[in-house]
Amino acid sequence: MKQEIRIVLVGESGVGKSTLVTTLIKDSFVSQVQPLVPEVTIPPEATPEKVTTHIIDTGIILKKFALIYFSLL
Ligand SMILES: Nc1nc2c(ncn2[C@@H]2O[C@H](COP(=O)(O)OP(=O)(O)O)[C@@H](O)[C@H]2O)c(=O)[nH]1
Ligand SMILES: [Mg+2]
Repeated sequence: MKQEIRIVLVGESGVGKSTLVTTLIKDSFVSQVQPLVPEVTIPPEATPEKVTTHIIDTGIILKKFALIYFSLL
């Protein structure tokens, strides 16, 4: 059985990735969020399956690296 889960949010800019993470933490919709939310770690006791869960937001910096990576292929 997995001891840790890592969820990486990827998608076009403006689709609501950072809002999704912030809404989860605050338990309500936040209209003004920072462009890149720091990694969130949910302890096992706070999850239904008792597994440490990491949520990783991504943004323009990762996208730039991806573009460089794919342009080198
Ligand atoms: N109406 C509505 N707006 C949303 C929703 N989720 C995000 N937004 C808005 O969409 C915009 C982009 O959200 P953001 O989380 O920054 O997107 P990201 O670039 O994917 O991280 C912001 O103005 C948010 O307030 C949603 O479920 N409903
Ligand atoms: Mg964002």
